[in-house]
Amino acid sequence: MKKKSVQKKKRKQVRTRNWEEAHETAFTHDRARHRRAQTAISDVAVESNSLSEDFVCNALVISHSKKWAFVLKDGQEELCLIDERLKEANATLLAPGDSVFVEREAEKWFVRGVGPRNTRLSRPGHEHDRLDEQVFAANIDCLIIVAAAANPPFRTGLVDRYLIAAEVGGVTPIVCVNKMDLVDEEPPELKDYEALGFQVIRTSCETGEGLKTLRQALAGKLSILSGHSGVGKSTLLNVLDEDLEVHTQEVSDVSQRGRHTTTASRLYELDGGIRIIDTPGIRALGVWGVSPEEVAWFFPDLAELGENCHFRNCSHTHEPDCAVTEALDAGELTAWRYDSYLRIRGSMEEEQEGPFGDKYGRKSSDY
Ligand SMILES: Nc1nc2c(ncn2[C@@H]2O[C@H](COP(=O)(O)OP(=O)(O)OP(=O)(O)O)[C@@H](O)[C@H]2O)c(=O)[nH]1
Ligand SMILES: [Mg+2]
Ligand SMILES: [Zn+2]
Repeated sequence: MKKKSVQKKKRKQVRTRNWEEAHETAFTHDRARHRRAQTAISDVAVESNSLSEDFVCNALVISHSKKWAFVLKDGQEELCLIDERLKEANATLLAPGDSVFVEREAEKWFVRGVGPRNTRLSRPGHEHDRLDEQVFAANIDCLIIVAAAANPPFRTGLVDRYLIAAEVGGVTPIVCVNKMDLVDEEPPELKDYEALGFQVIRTSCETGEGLKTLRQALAGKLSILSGHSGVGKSTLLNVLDEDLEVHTQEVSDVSQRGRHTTTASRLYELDGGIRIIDTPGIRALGVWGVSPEEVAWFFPDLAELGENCHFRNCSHTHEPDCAVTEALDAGELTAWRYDSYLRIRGSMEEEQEGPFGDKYGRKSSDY
């Protein structure tokens, strides 16, 4: 009994820290350090030293910006500056879920090393970042793809892109269809996902439907909640653990879209050994780590049929003796699956034609 209350206290400390305020302080420190770096030669000399690659990770990243990170170390949340000698190579330097090595120096904590990532959830980096891979989360066991049964309406496009990202990143995907209280009949595609072997959990934060199953699926794991804005990701966290008070907001009536209430990803520790990252809703997801020619391999139904196509590199669009288009004509392949494949592949091919995206630096796969 006593032990439980101690643990609870620790968790509370993690949750109640006012990180908005601490974030302000972090930037103030940064600005001061930048000014020094511009004027003092000795600082430049220090920066040229490379960091040791021989370290043992001792903390877990909860959330971060370019300059600072909140980490969980020995049950406490600590604000750390990111050592400026840590440089991004091809992928995002830090993501929630990363294991890091932190050190205290002159009353401040510094992130001095980032451990290798076992799994990841990624999208292609934006051109202006010069990164190939933008990592949303690292070392996660499970990706909870949250969609709403209604408000906003259920769509398969983003779900299919997340299913690819999960497979690429070595993460187990679960499709969570929330707001089931708003519909009499569930979206018909859910049965198709189940027939393909994906776990689908139907939930409602209003009636409590499916929450026990979701809790069981998350227990003892590090997971991430992803999906469009307004589908109820943050609300799910609040109902999974009544001690949490994550900010949520109504979906706008006019656009039927969420309002991007959550603005930064953050890892939470919940009752029942659940560690979970809440993320801001996104409009769409570019596919990372897969070429257009490989997309069909990530659709289990198309991949299986494709083994019987005449051409090994069949695109399943115009080729003769294509087992996929034959199955489609015979009604053995669900039309929406084929359409989804064509849309994703088509957007990736367009992207290859114009590597710099549109005038806003967005790629076609972002739509
Ligand atoms: N009817 C119903 N409404 C829900 C349910 N879950 C969430 N909502 C409502 O949906 C709205 C959006 O919920 P949020 O949790 O803010 O959505 P989000 O996915 O976190 O959105 P972003 O942070 O913008 O990505 C809120 O008004 C919630 O009360 C549900 O199961 N049923
Ligand atoms: Mg949210
Ligand atoms: Zn084919």
